[in-house]
Amino acid sequence: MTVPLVMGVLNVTPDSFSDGGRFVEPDRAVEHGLELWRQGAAWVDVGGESTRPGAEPVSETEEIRRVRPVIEALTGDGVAVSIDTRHAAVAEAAIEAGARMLNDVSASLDHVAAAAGIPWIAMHMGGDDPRTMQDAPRYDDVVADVTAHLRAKADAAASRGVPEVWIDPGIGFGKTAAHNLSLLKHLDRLVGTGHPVVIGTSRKRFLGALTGQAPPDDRLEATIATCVWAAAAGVKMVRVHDVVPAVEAMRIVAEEVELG
Ligand code: PMM
Repeated sequence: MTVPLVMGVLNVTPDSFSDGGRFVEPDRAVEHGLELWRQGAAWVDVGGESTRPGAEPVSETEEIRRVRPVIEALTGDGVAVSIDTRHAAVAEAAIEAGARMLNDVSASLDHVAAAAGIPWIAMHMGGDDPRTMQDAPRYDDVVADVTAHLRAKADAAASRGVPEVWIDPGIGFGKTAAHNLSLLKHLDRLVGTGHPVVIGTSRKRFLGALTGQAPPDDRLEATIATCVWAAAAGVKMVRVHDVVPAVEAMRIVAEEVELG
């Protein structure tokens, strides 16, 4: 199998659950983005709004103010940058600054990706507001619901002319730990849609539930375990904070799956 790609997370926010506050200064954010790139990330995913459960929204102006200088500097140094946003104005400003992939947690900005001619990630979010999405997540059948939703979004985007459409089950977005695990166990259903699949489990809360409530910085082993699990199921990209171990794990699993 081809080696799954690794997308490195760069949150230029004061309040993201794991790296919030560490890269608010543009210089520090750029330095960290370059480090992720040197470590082997295929994409550095820049975000200016925390979408953690309960997070307060920020204005588009503020989101653009946070991400634009960082994207300009990174792309100027040859880094492949994706923009993580759910707002069209932010996506457009980021693309103008050099971003070449749109990571869309609202799965509603395919028209922006189509107009720019760049790849688009459609992520599933249960509910449409990060402030309330974890209040009482409910599905008839989480795997069937998420698969049908993403298939419809991806097919529509492809027919609109988006050149490359990725789908992402949105681990932790309007989902209980049981929902997240069901999605991980049945990734073959998403892979079976024929669209490349990306997944983000990195340091997320449900891993805390699996590891005896380890805090976010102590969830590396669980993160890598779920990345390997996803890669073996056919996922083509993993979105992580810790690029070095993920790159190594993806190389190993790709070689071993080939042998098997
Ligand atoms: N998770 C977060 C933010 N953006 N994008 C995609 N495509 N998939 C995810 O799972 C995802 C995302 C939240 O985590 P963060 O605070 O570590 O960025």
